Amino acid sequence: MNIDLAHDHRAIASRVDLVEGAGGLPMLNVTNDLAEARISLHAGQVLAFRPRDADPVLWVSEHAYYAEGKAIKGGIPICWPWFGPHPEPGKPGHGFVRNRLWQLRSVESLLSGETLIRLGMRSNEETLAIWPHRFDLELMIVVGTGLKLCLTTRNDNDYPLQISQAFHTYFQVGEVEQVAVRGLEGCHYQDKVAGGEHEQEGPVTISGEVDRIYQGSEEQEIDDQSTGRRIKLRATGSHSCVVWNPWIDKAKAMKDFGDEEYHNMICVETANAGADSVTISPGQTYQLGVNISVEPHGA
Ligand code: TA6
Repeated sequence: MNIDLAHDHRAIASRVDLVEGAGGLPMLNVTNDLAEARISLHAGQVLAFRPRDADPVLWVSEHAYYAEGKAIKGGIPICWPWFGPHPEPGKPGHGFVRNRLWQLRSVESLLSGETLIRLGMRSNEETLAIWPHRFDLELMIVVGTGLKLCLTTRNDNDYPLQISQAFHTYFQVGEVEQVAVRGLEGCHYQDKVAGGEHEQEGPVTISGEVDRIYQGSEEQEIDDQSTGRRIKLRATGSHSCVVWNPWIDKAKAMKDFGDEEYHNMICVETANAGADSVTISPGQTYQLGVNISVEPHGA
């Protein structure tokens, strides 16, 4: 399918191609005057984003699985309706929407020159067998000079629904040891590696395995001193932020992650996780959003 959407006298054009991607999975290649992106319908996952004349912003493992029923390691996996492991054995980690097919609901070329893609998933027999609640989930992705995501959960039950969730975003960095994540100073965090609760002093730096859920932060900046690039995240509907790098041993233990790949990635995840869960009233919606923007080298 080719959708050419040049409908404005200023000749703003988006091109969105539905292609057979890695593993035969359906993917959208999005190109406009401002940027390009690749979005997998399997998992509803943005796999690549690159503003025009800039370097790729997202990281994907060279060893990622591309197969139905599996999660893709990289890009922006959607963790929903729970973040992390489920307390009941046998339930998938980080929920069940990051390893199944989403529907393409619409594609629109905006006057701003951005491209808006809407993906969705609704509860069905399969999802009800894993999580016995009715829902409609919609992911809006806006591809422009920055990348905007908004995940809307609608509670289709006649009782309140509690969820946790995250945009589990993997960012590409030159060398993770030369990265400082700002915006988390003074925030409390749960340390999933060393255990315990702590308060962040100064920017977050990586010189070993890091897996932390921070509370009380809505804006972060990834300052990559190895490339001079700064990536900014501005969240809405999120009061927690997860920072993750597996470092050496955990990288070696994961089959879908190369032994040395930990050098070039960092996850800074826009979340409702840990103490920050969300309760949605019957018939109501909740929106989790993030705007990702890039300040080029030396700006
Ligand atoms: O967000 C951090 C985390 O929860 C880590 O604990 C780590 O295991 C990671 O996600 C990746 O999880 P995955 O199930 O995709 O291997």
